[in-house]
Amino acid sequence: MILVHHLRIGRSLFTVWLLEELGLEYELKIYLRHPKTGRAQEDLRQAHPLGKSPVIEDGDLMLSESGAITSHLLDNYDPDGTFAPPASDRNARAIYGQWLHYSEGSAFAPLLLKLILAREAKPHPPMVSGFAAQEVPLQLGYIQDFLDDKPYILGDKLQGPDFGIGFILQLAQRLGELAPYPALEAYLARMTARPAFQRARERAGE
Ligand SMILES: N[C@@H](CCC(=O)N[C@@H](CS)C(=O)NCC(=O)O)C(=O)O
Repeated sequence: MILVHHLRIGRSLFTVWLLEELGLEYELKIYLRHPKTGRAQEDLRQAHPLGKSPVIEDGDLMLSESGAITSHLLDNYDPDGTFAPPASDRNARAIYGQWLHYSEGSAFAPLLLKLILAREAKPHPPMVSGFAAQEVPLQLGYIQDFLDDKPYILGDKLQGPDFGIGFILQLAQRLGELAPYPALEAYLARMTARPAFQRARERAGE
């Protein structure tokens, strides 16, 4: 059975959500953040040398990148291709891959800077706050433009990239950055209203 190392509160909720959408059985090991620093603690480092989450164990395989975990789960446990276009549709598959990598590759870093600055006493280093102030709207605006009036990022159906983008939007909302993007707020609400997301939240204790 798949084992998920889940650190509250963060990305791994979105891996648990994918497992729920797939209807898979899985075991969940829950880790808590340090109450003062907000960082993961020694117990998670014992599970994986990076001490970050999500981590999954599937048989003798251990994976520790959320995008790679999504790919692995969909390649192996989505036989009907519900959450990904077929490999034979080259262009759709390439766009799918780009959006699957986009969350961690481009969108996350500016939000991480915002998160760190929010915990830092003022005055903030102007280069860092200036970069974050420019980049966060650039990324959120880009997602909103691409989403347009579609229900999910690639069209009518929930697909692999929505899980990573869901995390990005939830983080942006926590940081107070999502309000200028009503279409993104509605998209996030659409995802979190899904029964599988509700089950994931309950199971993960969030
Ligand atoms: N690129 C990794 C990032 C993993 C990551 O940074 N996870 C955060 C939780 S959202 C974490 O474990 N942070 C704990 C820490 O750094 O102390 C992925 O996509 O899985």
